[in-house]
Amino acid sequence: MKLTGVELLRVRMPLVAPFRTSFGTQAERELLLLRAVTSEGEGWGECGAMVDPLYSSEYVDGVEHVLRTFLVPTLLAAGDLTANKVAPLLAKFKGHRMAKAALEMAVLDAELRAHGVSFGAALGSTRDSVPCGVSVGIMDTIPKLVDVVGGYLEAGYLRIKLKIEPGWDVEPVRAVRERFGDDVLLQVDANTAYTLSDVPQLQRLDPFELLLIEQPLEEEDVLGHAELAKHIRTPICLDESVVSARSAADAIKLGACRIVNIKPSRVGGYLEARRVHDVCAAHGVPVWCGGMIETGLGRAANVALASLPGFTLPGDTSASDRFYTEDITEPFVLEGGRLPVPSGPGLGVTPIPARLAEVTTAKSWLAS
Ligand code: OSB
Ligand code: MG
Repeated sequence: MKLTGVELLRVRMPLVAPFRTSFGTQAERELLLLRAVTSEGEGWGECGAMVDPLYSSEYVDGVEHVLRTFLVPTLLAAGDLTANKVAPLLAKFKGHRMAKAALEMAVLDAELRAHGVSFGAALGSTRDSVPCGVSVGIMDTIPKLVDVVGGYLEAGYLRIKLKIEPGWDVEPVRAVRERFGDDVLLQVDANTAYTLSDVPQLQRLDPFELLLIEQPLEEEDVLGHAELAKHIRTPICLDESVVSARSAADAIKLGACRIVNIKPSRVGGYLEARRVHDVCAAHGVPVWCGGMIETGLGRAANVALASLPGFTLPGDTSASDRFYTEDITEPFVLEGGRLPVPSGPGLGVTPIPARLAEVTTAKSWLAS
């Protein structure tokens, strides 16, 4: 297969409601899509990066720049290309995992479509649907939160994740437990908002039998998480800190986490995400699939990944209508708290042209 060109599409979609996390509030999702054109047909990629570098160091304009200047030209010059060659070809460029992930995803989609193989089949799927959780933002009031959580439980979500930060942690968890009971699968995500001086406050979450606490401390503080683990009962799950299969292995060995959130964009792509899964499985560490407010394209690939056997916890693989009134693909719709794993070639979904045109704010074509 030869890569002949890549189209970069800048897309902007309103969210159904503002989404607040410990690092900021978002009312719309602005992201980058890639259309890889190859000698065997085309493929789609989606980049997880946000407009501002608040979740991680990458951001949309930076991703666009590194793709245009370094990553895409390298693949255009590579001659015979397969998805497996993408990461090795791009390895000399340090970091920029989200940019690399989006490009690899587009090449992988093109390759799999050409071979008539689905993402799920290629990655090692063992199920045709996956159980779904939902990530619930920080709200202005506890009654509002309880209302929103009630709506998601009614919709069938099998696990609730509450975003937390200092000042919004024990009380929201208590309120959800009191209203919906101890059987609800409940977890929290701090997006690095705490420090080791917050141990006493984090210990106050222990009685609520949470599935896990996600990324309480800063990204680089792996040893801090190992220390924190000695003082709290809630299992620690890492998100931001796990950027590769190697860093997952290190974190597990150091005792920094008992569970891992796998986001393909954060670790440089779906092929590395599978290696993170494999490393965790070899250590008996459960994993689940995280989300970056994906459109139907990224969602399709995430659902495929989440159908691998080590994904034993429900992921942030919510339905399209969790974030978007109208998706750019056929929407993913919850059925009994689950989403079906697409079975068609590649991602198994494609953007609806008229819909894509409505949300596209800029396009550029890169070719050799
Ligand atoms: O930390 O998991 C996170 C969204 C944006 C950035 C980081 C995170 C999130 C979410 C939402 O929690 C996940 C989703 O449903 O897409
Ligand atoms: Mg997280």
